[in-house]
Amino acid sequence: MLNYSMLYPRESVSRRAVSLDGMWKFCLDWNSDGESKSWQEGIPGDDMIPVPASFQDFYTDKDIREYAGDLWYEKDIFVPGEWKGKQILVRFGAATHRAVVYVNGIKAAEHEGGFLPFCADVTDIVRYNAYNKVVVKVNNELTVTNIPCGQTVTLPTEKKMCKPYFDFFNYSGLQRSVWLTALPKESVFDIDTVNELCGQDAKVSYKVRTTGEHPVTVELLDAEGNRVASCDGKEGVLEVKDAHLWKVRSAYLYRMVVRIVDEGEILDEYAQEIGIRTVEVKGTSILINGEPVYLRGFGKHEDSDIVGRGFNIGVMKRDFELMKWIGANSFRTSHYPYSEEIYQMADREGFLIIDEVPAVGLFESLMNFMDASTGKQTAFFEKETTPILLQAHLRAVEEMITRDKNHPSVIAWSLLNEPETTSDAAVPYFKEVFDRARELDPQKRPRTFALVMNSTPDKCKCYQFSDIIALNRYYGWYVSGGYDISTAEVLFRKEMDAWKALDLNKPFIFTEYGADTLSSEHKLPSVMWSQEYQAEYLKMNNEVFDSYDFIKGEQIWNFADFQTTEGIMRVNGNKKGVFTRQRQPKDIAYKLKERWESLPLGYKG
Ligand code: GCB
Repeated sequence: MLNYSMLYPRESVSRRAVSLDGMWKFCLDWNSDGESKSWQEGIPGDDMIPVPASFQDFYTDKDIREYAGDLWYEKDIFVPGEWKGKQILVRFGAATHRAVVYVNGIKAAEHEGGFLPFCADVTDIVRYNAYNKVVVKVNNELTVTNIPCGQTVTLPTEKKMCKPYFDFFNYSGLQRSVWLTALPKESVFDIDTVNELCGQDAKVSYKVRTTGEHPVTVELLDAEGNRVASCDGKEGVLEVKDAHLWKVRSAYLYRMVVRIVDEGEILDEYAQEIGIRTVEVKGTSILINGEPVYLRGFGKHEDSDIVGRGFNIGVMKRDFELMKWIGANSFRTSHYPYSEEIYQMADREGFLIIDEVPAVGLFESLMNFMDASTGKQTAFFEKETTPILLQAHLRAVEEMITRDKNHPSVIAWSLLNEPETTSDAAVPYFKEVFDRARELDPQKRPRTFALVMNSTPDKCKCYQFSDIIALNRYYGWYVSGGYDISTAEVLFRKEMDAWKALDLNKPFIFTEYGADTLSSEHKLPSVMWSQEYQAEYLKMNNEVFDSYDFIKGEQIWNFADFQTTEGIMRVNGNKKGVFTRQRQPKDIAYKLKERWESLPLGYKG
């Protein structure tokens, strides 16, 4: 059980939230001895850096961009005197990949895992009506005992270097917003909601956890602010007459107001938006509100120029506008849970999210996308350290589901990306992760994981855990690319026929397919890397998708070009974007728009 609340910071009659975003003092710890020099009391130098942002792309020195180790941040924060008697928290949207927080030199929190929020309870540490020094030691090294997996090596220069087992740059730092919050001593800690449709009406069952014993009341307000239902108690059912459903690309949000009351006095009030919708997998269909949907959209990244993986509100807006323009209805948060603001936007815009935990790189390879295509057998879950990894993974699943469970946009959990699945040791590992997700999710959403190329129907030992089978397939790119694309199609159909023969009676979706394409390259006739080839690749893949009625979605890799580690397989990053990194369309964008706008929502339903 988590010992801090995952609720998004919001103000109310009883709550205060002050943004700590802005410039923070910053320094790198080249000798890993910051603590012995008492940096927890204040860091040296006068460099400042923006938060939220990845630190890497601001500087001109390659040693800094590639730095692996501890990064120190510092900010003086003012705590108002009126807050005395409240619970004071410093809340980090994320610190990649782990952090220790000190306030006034005293250790206040420690957190492992770089893509989910945590709080430091500083109630007993802060001085009121005064400035307090917050120092955060963030560490960005990769290991096989935490997700995402990779190695950290020492070079002959004695500098450390991260070697990810995954295909995105190891951006790190304080990449999401930081808040200073004040909560009443007795506060709302967690909320569960479950929707049920009954003809025109709906029932929203809820469960509220608080930090005390006073009674709870719950109200549901419609989009105009009218009260449409209410209920007393920590558990209850809100009966909504003529419910306005949250639908795909046609969202409707209610406001759920939870109060802790003491004889008419409000001790705490927390309001959050919810959407009334159901999600279910039935046979080979994915049903939203009982109606079949065909997913069209993207695997994405949080990635942009200068700020790297730092949450960028402008980029978020642009991305949603592009997704609407192109006719997408969904995306996967590959390969980690995204900033909370992105889910809030998806809730408002009616996009469907497959929410992915940062379990990527569970396949021992520095180029898994290549090695997997060769059918190479690997073992990953047989290491001495696997039990430690599993604990970190389970913890991330708990944090993700607790954080995201009330978003109507979240329709499925992706519990791993491209893990090794061909050895027996993978099976008990998967079982624990999938069981935990089921247990934690009050809405019992479908669970899935993205299958790498070598997880074929004859070799994969883990697909049975998935409620939706999600394939990452690169026929025509890593396998038989270019003029050989006809071979790719034959192999692709052969694999799909083998899946069909298993008669799993489950929906299949493609969570990845794509071809690297330089926005500068045109060639007639096509060659690989040209925009013309990206179009041929798309056409072949679409024809295969359209030939199997159990295929219920396509999420192309990737929404936009993104930064990776440098290497011979990558041209200053992965170029499979439908849009450039600057969010301008490649030619293929127009073809996708044409296709996606012509596909009915319930295609093959
Ligand atoms: C994959 C990975 C993704 C890579 C992609 C690629 O299978 O899941 O992280 O970026 O392939 O482009 O190779």
